[in-house]
Amino acid sequence: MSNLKKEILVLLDREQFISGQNIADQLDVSRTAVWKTIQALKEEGYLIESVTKRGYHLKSSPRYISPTSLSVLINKSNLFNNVEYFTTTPSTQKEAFRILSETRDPFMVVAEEQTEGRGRFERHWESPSKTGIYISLVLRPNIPITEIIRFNLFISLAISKSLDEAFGVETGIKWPNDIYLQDKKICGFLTEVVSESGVINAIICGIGINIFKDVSRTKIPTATSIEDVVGTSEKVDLDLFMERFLDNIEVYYNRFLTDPFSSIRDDWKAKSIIFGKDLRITETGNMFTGRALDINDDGFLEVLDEEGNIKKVISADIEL
Ligand code: BTX
Repeated sequence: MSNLKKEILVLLDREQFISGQNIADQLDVSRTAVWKTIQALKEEGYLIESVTKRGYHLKSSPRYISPTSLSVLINKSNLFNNVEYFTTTPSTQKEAFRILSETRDPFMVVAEEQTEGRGRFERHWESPSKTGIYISLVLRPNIPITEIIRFNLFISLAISKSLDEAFGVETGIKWPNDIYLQDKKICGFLTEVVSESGVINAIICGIGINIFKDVSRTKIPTATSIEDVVGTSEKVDLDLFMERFLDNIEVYYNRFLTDPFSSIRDDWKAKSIIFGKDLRITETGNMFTGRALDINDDGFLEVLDEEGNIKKVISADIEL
């Protein structure tokens, strides 16, 4: 990634113009270098207006995630030091596991397309090119593996809030691993762990979010995308989403490390879509119906079954 691209992108403003000379002076490069880099940014999909005697300003970002903006955001992040970006890959989870042995630092893997995207229990995750976000977050908390259930609760809130803030929608959390929008799945995530003697060595959290319409997803009746709900792709700003996402992940990950679930329980329950409904719950092959009562401090779902027994559910498939 060219550093000059990143530096110029930071200087370009949506409201105000900045002259080529001013950019050149601030970055200590020639005006030709500025001009060439602006052309390269335009080729990446940035709409940059240039007006004689006023200079440049940024009109809009590319339709899809731009690797340049992503690396500007990573530079600002206190959580992640590095991002590996792929135009296509079998699965970002697979890449994350491969890179794991090369570094102790937290990092992210992002892909434009996955050819073998994975859901939970080896199910398939439809990941068409440049129409969804496919990310794996690798984090390295030094905590017992039993805490991983709480991690999912904090992360689900971070993802749900980021979608709401960036796209002006109102998503809901379907415990344990889905984010819903207007009764359909907009996002799924799965959390995998490498541990030693009961202590977490790495969390590899894979997140798939449907952004633009795609024909391959129409065969999944339970799936939706931001474009399906908002009705247009024009106002979909993925740079804004990634900024909100990285901020919220940092905030909620840090809270996960220090705070109990009870500190976010009210927020989480307000976003949950499973309470007050009859649920079909499948846990380790057994199906039963019941009503969700609460989530306890350990992150277990408490369900009242048809015989009047209260059951604790750790991880399950839930149908509403
Ligand atoms: P899940 O097992 O809860 O969801 C998979 C199920 O959801 C499928 O069986 C299918 O019915 C449905 N489905 C498949 N694709 C989609 C889609 N695009 N939108 C809505 N519904 C769908 C949830 O698993 C966890 C998914 C994580 C995906 C991320 S993407 C980045 C990372 N890399 C990777 O390989 N997986 C994760």
